[in-house]
Amino acid sequence: MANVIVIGAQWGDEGKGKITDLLSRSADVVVRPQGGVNAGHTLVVQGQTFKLHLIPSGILYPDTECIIGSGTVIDPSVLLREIEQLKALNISVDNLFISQIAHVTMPYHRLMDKASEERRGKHKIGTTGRGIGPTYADKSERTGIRVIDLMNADDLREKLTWTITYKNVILEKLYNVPPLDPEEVIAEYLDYAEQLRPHVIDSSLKIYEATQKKKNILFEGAQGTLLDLDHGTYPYVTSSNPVAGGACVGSGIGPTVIDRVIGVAKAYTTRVGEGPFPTELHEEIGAILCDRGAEFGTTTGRQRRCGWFDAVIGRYAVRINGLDCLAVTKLDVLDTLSEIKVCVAYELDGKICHHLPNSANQFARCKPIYRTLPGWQQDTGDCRNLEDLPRQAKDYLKFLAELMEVPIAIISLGASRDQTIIVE
Ligand code: 2SA
Ligand code: MG
Repeated sequence: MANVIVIGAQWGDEGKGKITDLLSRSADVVVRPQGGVNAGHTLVVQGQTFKLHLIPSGILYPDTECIIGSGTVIDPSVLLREIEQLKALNISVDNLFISQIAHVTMPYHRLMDKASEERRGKHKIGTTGRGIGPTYADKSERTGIRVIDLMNADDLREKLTWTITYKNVILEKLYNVPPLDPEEVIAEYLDYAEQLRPHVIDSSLKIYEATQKKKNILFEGAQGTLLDLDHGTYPYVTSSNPVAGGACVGSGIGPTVIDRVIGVAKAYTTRVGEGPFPTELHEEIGAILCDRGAEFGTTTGRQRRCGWFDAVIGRYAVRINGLDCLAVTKLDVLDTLSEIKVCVAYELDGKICHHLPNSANQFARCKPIYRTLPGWQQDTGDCRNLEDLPRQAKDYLKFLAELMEVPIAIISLGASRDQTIIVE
């Protein structure tokens, strides 16, 4: 297993949760390097379904250490609810660690996220409304509150009194939102601090020690390559770095620690929120993908936009992340289709374009150029080996691998753990 980064190769929701769950079994340590409660995966434990936003799914394995890394932003109210859910199922959280230099989402971040989206009107990003952008903005502006600040009551009081006074001006004057009471917020966060304290650590040191002991570390990316703040489809992106390089920054390790980078991509494409999406399907087939793929957000319940597989984006993800291989998920969602299209290039202003344009306006003008492949029109949910797959499904995967110039190492054919093919 060694040290592996798993990242999303599209716009998030690629099914990273299932792939990391699979790999967590051989991991000693699982690190979540970036993102906040905008991410989400659904777990089924003892017949009960629940959602985790911050805690890596490795928490279900008692011997796996789970670290919420320094590049994340933490909303303590949500994190504590997740901890409570796990404890109620008798799942120990003694193996959960939280970076003391991660930034903390405050009530004003959530208010500002929602208010600024309203203000943007037709220019809105379509955020999850969880305060992610404003928390990372404060980190960059150097007015953020870090977990370590919560650990000292006097420091926290001083910092928050000043910060909330400042934020109240913005809330009232810019957004017409009633001001927050600093004392209330301070009391609330001091209470969170005491509950989180047993988990708080110097995370990069802990990860370093794990590397020294030759432990297997899994770095679990949230969101996806196209949502990366620097390399995604800006401005319709999140405020962190979901790309492989972000896993190093968000964990406090050097790139030489990493042995392998796995990209996860759906056999088609989805996107939540606003922004251009060349292969988007508005009609019947889009509805089939959405319905068969249960394409609704884990965090907000929003319906995801669905479209054909886009190999321009796929190749971009291979390049930006240095992918060693791909895990292709939800292949079974295509089972009923008679024809399947793959976008092999774009047409942009009358010219063929093989690379993702950096300009949002140009990207919005890109028209997909498709290759049409025959569907297999058979159930694949029970296939357990490559040989079990219908010929057309094997051809489809082979075509994707050739277009992207990376091998496909894992194929997922349903939500359950055994609906997986590991390609030898
Ligand atoms: P934000 O809230 O500032 O990060 O939103 C900015 C953009 O990033 C997108 N985004 C996501 N896209 C897909 N999945 C995400 N996570 C949730 C999930 C989504 C949900 O795992 O299902 O439940 O709605 C995620 N998080 C952020 C977002 O749609 C904006 O386009
Ligand atoms: Mg998700």
